[in-house]
Amino acid sequence: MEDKLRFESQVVHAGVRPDPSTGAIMTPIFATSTYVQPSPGKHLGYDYSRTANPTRKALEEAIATLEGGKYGLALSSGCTGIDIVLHLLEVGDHVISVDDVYGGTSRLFRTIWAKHGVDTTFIDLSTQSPAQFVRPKTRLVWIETPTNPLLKIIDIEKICSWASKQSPKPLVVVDNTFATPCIQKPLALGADVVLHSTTKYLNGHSDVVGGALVTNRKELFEQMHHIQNSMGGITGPFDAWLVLRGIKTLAVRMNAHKANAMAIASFLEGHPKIERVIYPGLPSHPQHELARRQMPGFGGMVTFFLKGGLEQARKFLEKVRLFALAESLGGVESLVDHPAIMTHASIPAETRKQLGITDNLVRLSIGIENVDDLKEDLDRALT
Ligand code: P1T
Repeated sequence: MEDKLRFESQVVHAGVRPDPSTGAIMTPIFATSTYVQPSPGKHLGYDYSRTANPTRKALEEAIATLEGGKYGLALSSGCTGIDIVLHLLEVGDHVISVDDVYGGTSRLFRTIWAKHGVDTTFIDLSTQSPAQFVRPKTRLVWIETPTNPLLKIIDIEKICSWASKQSPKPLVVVDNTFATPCIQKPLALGADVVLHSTTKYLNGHSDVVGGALVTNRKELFEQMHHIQNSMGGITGPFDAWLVLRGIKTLAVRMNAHKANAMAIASFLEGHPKIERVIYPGLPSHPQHELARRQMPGFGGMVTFFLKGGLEQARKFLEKVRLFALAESLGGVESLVDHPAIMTHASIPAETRKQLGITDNLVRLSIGIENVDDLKEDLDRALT
């Protein structure tokens, strides 16, 4: 039934049903590691909470529904999801990834999986075609869109269509953390798997670390569940419950995030202390037209280059009051990040430089506060 509802209704109802034993409208927190069996192997669908837990299952159903997918997995973090996808590969396999990704994603590819024989080529998928870089063993195309932190927009449909013509077809995985299913639906555009750091917008309250994977392909779901069950990267019932609760307000929160972000991006674009603003909703963004098609609403992340260097950036970051200087994003409160020193520090300095993650680059996660308070805080810290 829920897959027929509109998004604003889905976020409230998906995955959640009255508890059959009490009628409780909210899914209970099933804080249990195991389940009693009347006879060996006979149970009510649950035997051990690493394999399945009812609170987690409600969350998995909710996220799958929002993404227009059939199967969901709720994980211990977004990085667990990336790791599970990489566990699908074999020694000698090759990955093509967008070059501008979260620092932790890049770190997994470069420092962990390279050691285990999976080689990754990082390219600018917003301007370069994977066709030039494909190898006989290319098994995975990794997309993050908008990218973190430079907010490049990747044409999901175009890349999925290219992938579908390859033999064998590489998996296309889209990290939908920045956009959320509120404004972007990668499975409908042809992606095989969607990844989330539920730490961010889906939970929305900066009090959980979690992740999720969604797919429509049963065999892929079964493989990923097998990997999760074998290695144990699960969301616990308390965190699952918090994310379920957070999701109920995702649609209203995203409306506030994106309206505030558009206003802040326009304000910064006209500011004399700013060199350049990157926001997919600005006509000056190089993929603005694609963003209008693929993710109407443009999201709550704004990135900008200050005039000057590290000194100017440091002064600004120490002066903000309402914006908190902290890693992460997607919570109701506004955060500011210095990618080169904070979220993307694990990327080698030379690579960061080539990407354009410079010392004067600042990333904002725009919260749902009053936009005039946010503007005043930025203006005061800039001047
Ligand atoms: O932190 P974790 O829940 O493991 O999620 C990792 C992750 C995956 N994908 C994207 C696009 C992300 O931004 C992140 C985490 N990012 C931050 C902590 C950050 O401040 O950018």
